[in-house]
Amino acid sequence: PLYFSPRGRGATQVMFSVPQDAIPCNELRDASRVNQGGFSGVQMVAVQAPTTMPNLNRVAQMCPRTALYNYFNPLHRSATKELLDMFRNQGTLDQFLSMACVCRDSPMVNCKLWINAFSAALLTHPQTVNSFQLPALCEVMPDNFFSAFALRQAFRQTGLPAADRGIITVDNFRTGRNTNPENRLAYFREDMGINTHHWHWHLVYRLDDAQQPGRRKGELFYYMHHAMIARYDSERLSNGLTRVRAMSIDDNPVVKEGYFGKLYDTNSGQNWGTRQNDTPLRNLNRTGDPNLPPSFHQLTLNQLRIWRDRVMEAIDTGLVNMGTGTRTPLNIDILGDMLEASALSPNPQFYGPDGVHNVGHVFISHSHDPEYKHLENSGPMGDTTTAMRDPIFYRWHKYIDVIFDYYKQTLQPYQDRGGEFPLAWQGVDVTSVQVQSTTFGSQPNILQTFFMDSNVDLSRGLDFTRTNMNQLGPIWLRFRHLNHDPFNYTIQVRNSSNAQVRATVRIYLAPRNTEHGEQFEMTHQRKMFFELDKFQENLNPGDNTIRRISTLSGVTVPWEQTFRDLERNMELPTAAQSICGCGWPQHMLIPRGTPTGMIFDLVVFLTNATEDAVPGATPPQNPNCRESLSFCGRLNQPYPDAKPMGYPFDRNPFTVPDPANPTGPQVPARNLEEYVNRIPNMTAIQIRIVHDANRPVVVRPDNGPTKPMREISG
Ligand code: CUO
Repeated sequence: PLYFSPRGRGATQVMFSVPQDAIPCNELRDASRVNQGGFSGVQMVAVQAPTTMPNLNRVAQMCPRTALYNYFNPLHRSATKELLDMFRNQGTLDQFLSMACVCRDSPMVNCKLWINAFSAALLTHPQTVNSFQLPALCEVMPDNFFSAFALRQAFRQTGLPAADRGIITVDNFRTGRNTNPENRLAYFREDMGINTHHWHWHLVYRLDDAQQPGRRKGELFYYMHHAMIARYDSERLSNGLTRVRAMSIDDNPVVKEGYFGKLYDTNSGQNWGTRQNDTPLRNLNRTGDPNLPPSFHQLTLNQLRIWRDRVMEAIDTGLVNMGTGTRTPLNIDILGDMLEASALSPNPQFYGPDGVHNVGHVFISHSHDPEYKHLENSGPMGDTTTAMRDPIFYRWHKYIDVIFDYYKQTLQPYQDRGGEFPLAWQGVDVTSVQVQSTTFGSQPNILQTFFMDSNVDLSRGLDFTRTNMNQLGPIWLRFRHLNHDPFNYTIQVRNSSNAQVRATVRIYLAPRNTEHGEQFEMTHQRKMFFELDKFQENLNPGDNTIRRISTLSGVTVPWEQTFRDLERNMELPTAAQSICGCGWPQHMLIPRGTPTGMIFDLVVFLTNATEDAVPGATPPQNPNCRESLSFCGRLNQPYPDAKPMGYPFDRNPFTVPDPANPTGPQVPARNLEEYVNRIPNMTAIQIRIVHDANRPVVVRPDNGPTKPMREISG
C-alpha cells in the first residue's frame, strides 16, 4: 500500500517528518501521536518506485543539497518550480507520492527546496487539493524558527528516553538586548504564527504562477503586505517607537538597523548572514557565488533605480510599456505583478526581470558581504520563513508600499455619492458600535493583551527515529507570544428600506494618535488602518443587532490551524482544505497596546453585499477550516470581494469645504470624524487596548506534556 492511515495520518504527513536527514521514505515510521502528547505504535510506510526515474541534474545545479535555501533567490526559485512541475505532472496520487519520495530521498535534492515544492504541489495537485492539511511549519523546519541554541537543546533531548526529557522554554527574545530599541518588537517579528503565515501566503501566491482570472494576485501582494506594515506600525506605537521609516535606495543608502538572527540551517550546515548597524547598501559583486545566478553577480543599485524609475513613470502616465511599441492602462493588479515581480509582470525586461521588490530582498540579504569576500550566505531577508524577523523587512516593504500608495494617489478619491465605488449606502445607518471582551467583569470598549506560553512538538523535524526506535515521543518546546482576550462586536444597524438586504461588514482599526501624541490627519491615518474582520449579514427592515465574536475574523486563522495538523487531532483525513492554514495568526489580531491603555479608532463600514458579490466565488463550505478570505482568498476561485482591497482607506479621503476659507478650494477631510460624518453606513468609535504586563503567564492547556517536565532554557 502506498499510503495508510490508521488514525487519519496519511503518507503525505509522514513524509514531512525529519526531512533534514532524509530517512528513506520506505523506512519512515509514523509515530502517531494521538491524545495530545501520547503516542501509540509505529507503522512502516511502503512506497513504490515511480515508473520513470526523474532527472534531477538541473534541480541540483540550481539549488545544490548543500545550499542555504532562499525563496527570494531566483535560482532556488527556478529549482522549486522545476521540482513542483515534476510533482504536478504526476497523474495519480500514487505516482505523485512515489515521485515525491524518490526526490526526497535523492542526495541531489536540497531538503528545504523539497519541502517548498512538495507543499506547493499538495496545495494544487488535483488529488490532494481538497484533502490535505499542511503540518505546522515550525515542526517541519524548526531551524528556520528557533535559534541554534534552542535547537541544540532540543536535539539533546532526542537521545533520551521520553520519560527523561525536558521541555525547551523560549521565553525571552534573544536576538538582541533592550539597549537596542528595535528589540522591543522582537515578540512580533519572531512570532511563529506571523512567519508561518508569510511563508504560507507566498506558497499559495507563488511568483511563477500562471494567470488565474479574478484572483488579483498582484493586488493581494500589495494589500496583504500593506496590512502587515500597518500592523507593525501600530505595534511600534504601542512600544513607544516611531512609525517605520521607508528604506531608500537613493543617495548612498544605509541600513541603520543591524540584525543577528542566531539562526543555523541544519539542512546545509550553514549559518544565515548577519548585519551590523549602519551597513551601507552597496552594489553586488558576488562573482563566484554558486548560489546566485550570473545576472546577480554584478548588480548595481543604479540598475535597481532605473527599474524603479520606469515603474514610477508607468504610475505617472497611467500606462504600462509593453515592450512591443504599445502601452496599456496600469492598474493595481498589474503594478503588484510588476513590482513583486511575478511571472505575470507585463514587461520584465523593462521593469526588472526579478522586480524591484525581489531584487531589494536580494540586495539587503547580501549587504553584509556584497562582494562575497567572506563566502557569506544570505541573511534572513532572503527567505519567506525568516524575512519578517529582520527589522529591515518592514522598512523595505514600507518603501514598496510608498510606491503603491503613490499610484493610489493618482486615483480619484471615493465620494460619498457618485463616482467609482460610492461610499454611502442609501437606507442603511450604522447607529452604534461597541466591543467588549468575553472575560468576566470586562468593560465596554477596553481590550486587553498579555503574554502567554504555548507548546509545539518538534519531534517531526528532529532526527531520532533512526537512532533508537524505543525513543519515540514528542520533543516539547514552549514559546512565549502575545495574545488577547477574545471580544464581541455589537453593531446596531437601521435598515429603512422595506426589504431585507445583505451587508458586507468591514471592520478596521488604526491608532488614533501619532508618536507625537497628536490625532492623525485622515490623509495619514487612512494608511494606518488594518482590517480586523469582514463578513456578511442579512439586515431586516427596521433595527438590527449584529453580534460577532473576534475569533471568527476573516483575516486570521485559529492557533490550531497554524500550529497543529488537523488530521492528527480531528481524525478527519479529508476534512481540511490545504489553504485553510493560510492566514494571520489569531493571537496577533490586535496590537499590544500600552499598560495605561492606547487609544485606537475602530471603524465599522457596511456596504451592499449584492454589489460586492463576485461571480464564481462560492462561500466557504468546510466547517473544519477557518479561512482567511481577506488575506488568502480561496483556492482556484476569484477573490471574493468586488471592492478594491483595503476599501475605502486605500485612497485619499474626499474633499470638504475648508473652514478657514469656506469659499475657496476644498481640502481633503482632515480627520476621521469629518470623514465618517458624511457616510451614514459607517461609524467610528474609540477603544483602548491595555497591555496587562502583570498578568501571570499561563500555558495554553491543550497540546502539551501530560505531566510537568523539567524546564531547559532555550
Ligand atoms: Cu512577502 Cu517581500 O514579499 O516578503
